[in-house]
Amino acid sequence: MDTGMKKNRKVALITGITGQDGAYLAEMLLDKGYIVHGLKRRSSSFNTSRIEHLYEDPHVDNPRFILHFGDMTDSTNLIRVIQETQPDEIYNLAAQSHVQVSFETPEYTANADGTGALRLLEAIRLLGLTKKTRFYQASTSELYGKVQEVPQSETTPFYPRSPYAAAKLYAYWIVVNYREAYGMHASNGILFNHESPLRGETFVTRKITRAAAAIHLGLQDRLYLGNLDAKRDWGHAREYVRGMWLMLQQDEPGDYVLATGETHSVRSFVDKAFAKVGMPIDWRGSGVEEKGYDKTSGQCVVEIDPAYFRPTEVDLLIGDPTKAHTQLGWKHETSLDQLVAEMVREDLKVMARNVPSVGATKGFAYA
Ligand code: NDP
Ligand code: GDR
Repeated sequence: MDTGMKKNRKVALITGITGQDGAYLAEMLLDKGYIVHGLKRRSSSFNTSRIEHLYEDPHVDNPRFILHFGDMTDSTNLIRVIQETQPDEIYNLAAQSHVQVSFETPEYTANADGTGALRLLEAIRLLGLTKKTRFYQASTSELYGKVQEVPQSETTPFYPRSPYAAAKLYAYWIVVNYREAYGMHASNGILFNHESPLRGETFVTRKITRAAAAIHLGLQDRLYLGNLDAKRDWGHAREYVRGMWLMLQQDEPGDYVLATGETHSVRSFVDKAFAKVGMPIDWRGSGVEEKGYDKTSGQCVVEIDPAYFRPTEVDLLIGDPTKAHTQLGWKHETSLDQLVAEMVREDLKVMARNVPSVGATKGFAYA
């Protein structure tokens, strides 16, 4: 890592730096020569596994990767961190990002994901940084919710279907409002699902690739899932963080969809992942009775657990990334098959080292 002088280097502040996207974005910005500050929550256990490789001894001269304790629910903390770091760019990636969990923690989700974005924007304004600091908001395809039109683009109406999506809707519009009211360079990336070997273990793709690896290695018997018919537009996280950066390099702020333009069902993701470990799936039954069997051994490996159904579901997401293609020069590159192959390969390596927890083995892990 280049540890040259601070002078003339751009300074970025990333909230949610310990998450999937935060890790990829921090790595990319460091490669580009930025000084990267990250907001990290206090936790009773280590929560920095995704960014361990970026860690720098804080005692070296001119460190370029600096973590600050903080929380999106704490205004004074956010103001102080922004005042101290004087960032050229803020990437607001922090969120309670699990849609199903948001039904159980709706008020907290609104506070962290909705009001949290407002706190950052107000901090920029109060500190007189509206002309200096550019702002990226992690908006989401969940805003589209109940299908209004396909494919979904920047002009498709929103219809949120969860407390998470409703909180993100507030964040989206407060970003637009601060842009219009105060002339801030503030942009929304409306990102469709993006995955990677760093994806949280309770999101469906990683849950599936981990289970395929564990069942293949004899460490787990069965995978329990909810709605197999939901369709998502899945891309690779590493490519999507580049799109975030591109948005902040434009002369004018704006709102952009990042997506692959393809959609696949959860069932089809299961097929692809288990095929990668030599276990093609034979689906039998329907509804909650549907089960997936390994065609070769006849063993049942996938079952439905209604606990994973959501009170309101987003049935179909497929994005139209034309604006990002034409204005940002951004395009996804990794196919879904390549993405699944990479995730399964990495999970096989992880599983070969660690026996999964009892909860995961029995299917109790809340996901
Ligand atoms: P992750 O869940 O992997 O990461 C979320 C990050 O936010 C973690 O660093 C987490 O910290 C942090 N965080 C959560 N709550 C707080 C809080 N109250 N204060 C400070 N930090 C907090 O999400 P992703 O990396 O996948 O997603 C990044 C952002 O993009 C999120 O806002 C998400 O909603 C949004 N998004 C994601 C998409 C995707 O497909 N991945 C698609 C569209 C939008 P900790 O590690 O301590 O839990
Ligand atoms: P999503 O991702 O809700 O799209 O939000 P998730 O992977 O959780 O669900 C995708 C679809 O799979 C169905 N599903 C299951 N989901 C989970 N988690 N666990 C299961 O066992 C299961 N079985 C079926 C879900 O019902 C859903 O239809 C993600 C998050 O990263 C958000 O933060 C982000 O905004 C959106 O993507 C875009």
